[in-house]
Amino acid sequence: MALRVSQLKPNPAGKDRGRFGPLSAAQLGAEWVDIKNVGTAPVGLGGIELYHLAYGRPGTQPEWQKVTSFTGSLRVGEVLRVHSGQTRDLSVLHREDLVGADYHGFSGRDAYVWNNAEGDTAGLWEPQSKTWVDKGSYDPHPPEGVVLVRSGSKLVPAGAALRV
Ligand SMILES: [Ca+2]
Repeated sequence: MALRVSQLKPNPAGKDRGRFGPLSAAQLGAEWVDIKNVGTAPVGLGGIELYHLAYGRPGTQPEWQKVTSFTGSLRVGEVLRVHSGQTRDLSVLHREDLVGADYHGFSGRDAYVWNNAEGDTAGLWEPQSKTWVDKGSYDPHPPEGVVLVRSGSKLVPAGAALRV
């Protein structure tokens, strides 16, 4: 299948502000992952699920945790961006978090999804065939405010991708 985890912003800038009050919808929504149709035909998203690695107690292995599932379809080259947070009007998001995607969805929970300290893997799972459609991983401590781009099986800062 031609779906690919193409970009991910795991550590939005200015997150610390949440410590002094409720997390704003814009702050949560500034953490996001892009799923792109990199193939040559439209791809249905129904039945596809998005997962990430959840870390429990120190020393234990991380476990796959479902983030959300999808409906609809992507035409060739189209991008669906999944923002962290409950489903809200897109007007609450920063403009920089809206550009570059054709469709926007939400994780459905008011909590950050993507790990900072441990790194993480975004996985697209197809339950029917019990296969991973795609997986992209990033290293611990991604830079604040940086959009990671795909380079092989990794998601890396754009400058690092150019050096590969
Ligand atoms: Ca994060």
